[in-house]
Amino acid sequence: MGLYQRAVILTILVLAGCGQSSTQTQEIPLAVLSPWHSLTAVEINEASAAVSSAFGSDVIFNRISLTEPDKERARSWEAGQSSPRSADVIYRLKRTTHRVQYDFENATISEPQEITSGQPMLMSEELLGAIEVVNQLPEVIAVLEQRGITGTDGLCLPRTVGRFFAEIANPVNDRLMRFDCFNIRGQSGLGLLPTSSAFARPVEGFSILFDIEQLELIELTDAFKGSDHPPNDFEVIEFHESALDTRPALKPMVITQPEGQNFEITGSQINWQAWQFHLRFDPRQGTILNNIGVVSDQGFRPVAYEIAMSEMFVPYQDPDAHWFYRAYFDMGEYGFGNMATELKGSDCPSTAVYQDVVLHTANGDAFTAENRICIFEFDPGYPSWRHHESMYNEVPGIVKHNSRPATNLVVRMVAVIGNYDYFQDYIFQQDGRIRIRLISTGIDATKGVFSASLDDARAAEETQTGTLIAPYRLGVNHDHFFSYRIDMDVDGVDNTFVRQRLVSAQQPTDAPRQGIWKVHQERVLSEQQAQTTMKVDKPALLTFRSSTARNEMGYPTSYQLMFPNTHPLVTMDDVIYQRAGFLKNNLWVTRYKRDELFSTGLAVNQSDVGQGLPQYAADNEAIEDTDLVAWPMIGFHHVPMAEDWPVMPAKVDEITLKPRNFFNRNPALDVPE
Ligand SMILES: [Cu+2]
Repeated sequence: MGLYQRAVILTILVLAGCGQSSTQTQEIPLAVLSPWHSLTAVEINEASAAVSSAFGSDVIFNRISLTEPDKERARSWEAGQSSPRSADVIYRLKRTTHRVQYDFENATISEPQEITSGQPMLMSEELLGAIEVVNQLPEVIAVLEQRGITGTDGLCLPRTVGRFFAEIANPVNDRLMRFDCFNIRGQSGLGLLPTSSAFARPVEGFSILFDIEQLELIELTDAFKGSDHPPNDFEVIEFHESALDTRPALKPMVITQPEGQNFEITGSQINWQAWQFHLRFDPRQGTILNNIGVVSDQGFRPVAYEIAMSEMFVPYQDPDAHWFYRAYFDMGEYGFGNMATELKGSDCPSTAVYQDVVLHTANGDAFTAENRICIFEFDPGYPSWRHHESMYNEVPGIVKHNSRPATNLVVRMVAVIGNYDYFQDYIFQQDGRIRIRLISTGIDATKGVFSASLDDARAAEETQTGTLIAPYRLGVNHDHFFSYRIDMDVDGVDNTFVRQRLVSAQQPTDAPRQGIWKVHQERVLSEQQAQTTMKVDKPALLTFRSSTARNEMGYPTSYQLMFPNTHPLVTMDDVIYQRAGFLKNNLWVTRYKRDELFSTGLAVNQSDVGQGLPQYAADNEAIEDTDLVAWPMIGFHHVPMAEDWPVMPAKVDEITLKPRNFFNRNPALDVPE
């Protein structure tokens, strides 16, 4: 019975982890693929077969992505033309990491490049294989039994470890993860099934350092061996609907589009209102937008060549021996695309159009993952613009009230990285704005403690690094930092970055006003000068302007990046923060390089310090009137609270790309009532 139950749980995990269906690999003629089209199943299978036949069948494919296309050629691509395509392949072989490019046109593989600065993304097969072995280790079962957990009630799950544990393992070659465990004893469904969340009852102070490639136990640490331990068995709040006393349902609110959607999808291209862009899906970055711009009387006006998340970093703030290493690079270590889950239920409105995506297994086999993207229009509930002309209230024959509805287009995916669920949204507006939205929800990570309330004797000491968000569980303080890569191409490839500082302007002493502010244009000449730390008392408009185009009033056409300022609160000398060098600035601007894509470097798992953005900017290139890439950082410090439990309310963070003198007037003026 025990073994059967464990098999059931592991099967559930496998299904949840993959959500895949095997794919019929339909041949898509090369000529219909844009340069930015996601790799097709045929392409993935061709690339992996070539790599396997060249280097051996024991290759583990960690990432098969579309190679970033040659930008100049891609920009001149026209529908119906074929375009050169190649696959960027990162694989593990004999405990080392390698990278090759596979060229589809010539069926050739580049010379392998060994990577030692870090390790590639974890594949779900690696994780699930290790979970199965660790959960059956007699040493692990013995500790869990000492904690009162028997049979299938324990579940140990892996976490990345950075470059820690170098004294007992080799972080360059060993593929390390540290496991900690949960009591998943079921309360619903006759006790046969686990609880709604695997993370509800932590088994505190017990860690297992494990090589997931060698399947080898390195170290087992039990802080409470032979002594009293924090409880791990108590009632949890189940949150599947049948376990809850739900409030009366609201009277229906129905969104319908009886005449269908207003967007058009052609291959990778999406057109909606004046907007035109390409959408692709990547195992590491999830949804990526390319060649984004507006179609106008003057033809296609580019705004940005590429928009994607580049990294997500979540460092926890507890020095405890079982917590200090917990700092996750969710995108580079786990992969946003690989961890995307099927969209259903309330994830997207009823009018949404869903897209399947193509991913690959560790063996390099392509598979279709269903409904990983949804695309929909929605009304935000406030108008695009409005004016009521009260001055003319008494004047007959004049339309005094003007307001226009707003409609937005959203492209959405959701990645689940263990306990957290992250929505990645791109939102297009009729007024020329693009919003990049990240929504965080899911389960807060908790530390098991002895205290049930602040009245308990140990509570003062136990709550130093977090908040008791439920009896016996401390929501540990942590940060969420999101790094985006936006290749700005405002009305052409060549752009200039300008900080428009809002400064107090000195007035003559006899002037009627002493306090006047004005806008000071600050020229930014180099990558180092462009590094921007935002300060509330020193506001600036961060703008990217075209080197050639002017609007009707003679201003260079521009787009402004708007986002709230967040800063790391601890020293950047901290070894974990040194792996996340992008945190040094709210905004970096670099000169475009085809292979500079990741703010924490190419290989992030167990990565060395200083990778990515600090390297890209080290040569301090000139950035005036050239091809520029913006790297904004957003995020928040998370001090957990009772309302975060048992599942967190959705929290929104956003970056806005706002047109600034890009148009000659409000571009939403012509939206009908
Ligand atoms: Cu959080």
